[in-house]
Amino acid sequence: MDHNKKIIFSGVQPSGSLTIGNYLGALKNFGKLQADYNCYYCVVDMHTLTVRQNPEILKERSYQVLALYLACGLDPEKNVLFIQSHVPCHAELSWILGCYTYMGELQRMTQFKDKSARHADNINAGLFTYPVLMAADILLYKTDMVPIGVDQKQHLELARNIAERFNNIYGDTFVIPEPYIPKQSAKIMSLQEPDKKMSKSDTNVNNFVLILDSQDVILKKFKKAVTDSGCEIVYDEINKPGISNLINIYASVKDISREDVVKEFEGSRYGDFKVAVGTAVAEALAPIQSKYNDFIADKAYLDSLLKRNAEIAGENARKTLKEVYEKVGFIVF
Ligand code: ATP
Ligand code: LTN
Repeated sequence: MDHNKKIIFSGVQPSGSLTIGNYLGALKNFGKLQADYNCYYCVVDMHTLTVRQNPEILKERSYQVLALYLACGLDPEKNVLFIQSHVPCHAELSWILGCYTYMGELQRMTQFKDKSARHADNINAGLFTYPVLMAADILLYKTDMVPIGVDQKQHLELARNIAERFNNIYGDTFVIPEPYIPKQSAKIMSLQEPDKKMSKSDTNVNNFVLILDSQDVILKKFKKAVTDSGCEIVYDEINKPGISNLINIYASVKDISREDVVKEFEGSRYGDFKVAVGTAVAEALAPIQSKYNDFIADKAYLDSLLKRNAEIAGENARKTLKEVYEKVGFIVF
């Protein structure tokens, strides 16, 4: 690692097959940042237990997220790609930070409110303290910047508050992390219900496009996407949420501005625009899918990478944890 570079940490839950929301909101940006920062990209398996998981499927999905990190172009020599449960410091720091987090703060988290409404039969303590574990993930590595979709902004703000609170009591310990939220893909919306976030745990498969969906399926889902009244392709989140979402998707996939998209499709019909967006997404995902298939087939390689990286991450995490233990008054050898 180059010690002059700033540090990035981000995580993805292996809680389902990843969508283009995850790709455009997170993974695509991870790749752009790897040249200029020291990056830790984590598969946050511990977070997924806040919702019931099938153990065999969870294991496979953790490999899938790692294989997708690699397929999206993350260089395993330049980035620390690892699994959260392989570094016990995350759980250990989480306990400490939980003692510096107020119930009221956690009660205000919108993800907790949403998920407890959706899983009313299983409102467990882990779901409640989820943001504390996320704060531990970030603060352990003295992270400067966290690339996330806008849905995670509130959790990041809480991590900053916890870090500041700890620093105020014990002196400078944690770096206060900044969010990195892409403008056009901060929140990719559902294709059928464009007023809600595209989510991999949605029950309607037409609401999301998966990174691993076949070209045919991608095109079909975009053709079915809900559009708005009127016929002009203009950006207006309030009155044209469906078209605005498609503009954001096209702009992010092509790395152009919304204004350029609007110019390109001036006078086009909704139907033609939907086909163009679907085709652009399918074209962008094709090389990722083919690389993914190679990586996922080589578990021995993935395992060796995970073992090596758990050590690198663990070594750095332990330094921070030791500092914290000393500050709070534990006996440390
Ligand atoms: P779920 O949808 O099952 O609640 P999730 O996809 O929101 O899960 P993660 O897999 O942990 O949760 O998300 C990984 C990253 O992808 C996070 O940075 C998150 O902000 C981002 N992300 C998720 N969905 C979207 C979306 N629709 N638009 C933009 N970014 C997103
Ligand atoms: N909470 C995030 C996943 C996550 C994360 C992190 C993101 C866990 N730990 C640390 C950034 C940094 C989510 O649900 N998308």
